Amino acid sequence: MSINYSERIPNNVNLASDRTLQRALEHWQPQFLDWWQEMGPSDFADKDIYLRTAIGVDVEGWASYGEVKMPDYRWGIFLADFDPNRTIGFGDMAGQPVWQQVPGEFRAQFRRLIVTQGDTEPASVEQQRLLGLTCPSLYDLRNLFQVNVEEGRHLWAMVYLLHAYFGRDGREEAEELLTRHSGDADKPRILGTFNEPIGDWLSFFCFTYFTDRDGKYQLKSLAESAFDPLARTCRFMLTEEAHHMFVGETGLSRVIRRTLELMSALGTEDSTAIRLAGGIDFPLLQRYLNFWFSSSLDLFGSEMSSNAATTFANGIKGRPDETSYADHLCTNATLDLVTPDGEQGIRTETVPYRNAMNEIARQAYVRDCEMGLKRWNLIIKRAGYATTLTLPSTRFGRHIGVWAGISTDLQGNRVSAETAAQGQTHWLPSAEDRTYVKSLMQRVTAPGKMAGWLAPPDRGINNLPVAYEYVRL
Ligand code: BYC
Ligand code: FE
Ligand code: FE
Repeated sequence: MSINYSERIPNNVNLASDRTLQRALEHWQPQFLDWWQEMGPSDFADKDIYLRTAIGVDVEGWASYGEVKMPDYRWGIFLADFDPNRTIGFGDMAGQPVWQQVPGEFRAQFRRLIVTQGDTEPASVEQQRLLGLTCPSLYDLRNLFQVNVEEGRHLWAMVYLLHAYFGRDGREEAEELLTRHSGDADKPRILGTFNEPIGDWLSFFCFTYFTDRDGKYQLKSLAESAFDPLARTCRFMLTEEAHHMFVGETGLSRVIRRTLELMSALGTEDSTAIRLAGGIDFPLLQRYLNFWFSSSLDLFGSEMSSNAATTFANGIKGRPDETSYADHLCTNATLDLVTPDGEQGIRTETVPYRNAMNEIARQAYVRDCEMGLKRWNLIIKRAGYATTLTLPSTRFGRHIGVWAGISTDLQGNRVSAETAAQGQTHWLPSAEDRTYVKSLMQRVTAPGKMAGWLAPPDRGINNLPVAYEYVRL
């Protein structure tokens, strides 16, 4: 169904046919806009920005581009096309028709997942609120705002489900989504990573590479859901998500390319020399990768989870790319997990496969993360250097799951608390690293100009030149 833009809330769900729902959402809309003004991107509300807006849900030609002021962005409700023949793809009810309503017995579980998903979207906008003030180029500034408005739309996607399918509790949850805030001491966001500050653009690129990619994997899992409106919502969100990860991957590639240029010009790989020249040395970059990767791993939940087993059994949440597996029931299968044992040791535990669904999803995510590292290492190798960037062990730096609070080195070997404390300065960004990165964050706004710590992108947005004035300041 095409998107109706003549209504106050653009949508392809025939919102006008349900006046009660339409009124409820029109009541939430000004609260969303107040939140955007207060907690969204600071200082740029009156600027024209070259943004894409969804105009359809087909894979081809789903978006249009044009100059928009962010508060005028047409946030709306877009679901992928309805398939009348869709059946449940996994779990105990596999093969039965999917649900157009939430079954009463699964209401609480669905609500929890939709609220958790919805909470991350405005959280990320809050985390990125001040980044516009230190943009490395107009091209990057525009990408930041594109990501921000789309995360705002993802919030709309979840709020629609809460309003349309969860009655009064759903409306209350929708209001709560605007009252919890990232990093707030009293009412923080639900998941750990979404309370971490994103105070500089290197963190932003790591976040869009690693954390938006968790978004991809969680949305893929929810796109398999037996609750069809949730599945259709998430399928369309995935279309938008691709750009967020593109921003992360190309952002980090550009940092690497610039550092290689400096290494070659200076004739040294020495970190101090590179910092004196205003670049980001690879050991520092590696520490940022370690931090955001480990934090994002926690977002998959515990390796052994009865929640995960129940949501799989009941068709609520599948595996990412469920159709790529042969066995959709997983009643007899098991998975071997390495867990800590006693003070120093490890052991292998065999757990029922359904309880290990979070770990299955995490492993798929890790493989996806590794692809970017392969590409970056190739760039480094082609430039004639032996350095390689790596992902730390999934046991390292964890706060959730069986490895939470266990001291390991980057390879995942158990170490004493003392060794771990000494290791931190090499393993994770130090105060000095952060101060240095902050010092690089000087605003660059001449069209086509780039800050000195990253290379220009290969091409502009939507076939426009890199030097296009993507934000009219
Ligand atoms: N931090 O059985 P467990 C995105 C809680 S990103 C704090 O181990 P379960 C985006 C958990 O909530 C995608 N708490 O795990 C990216 C539970 O608490 P309750 C977001 C955590 O339930 C960038 C307890 O620990 N989407 O879209 O199987 C920009 C035991 O949980 C954490 C989703 O997350 C943590 N890291 O799975 C913008 C999808 N991890 O309920 C957007 C929806 C776990 O007992 N959420 N806990 O109080 C889910 O599917 C599940 O809630 C989780 C956890 C995968 C997060
Ligand atoms: Fe999102
Ligand atoms: Fe995203």
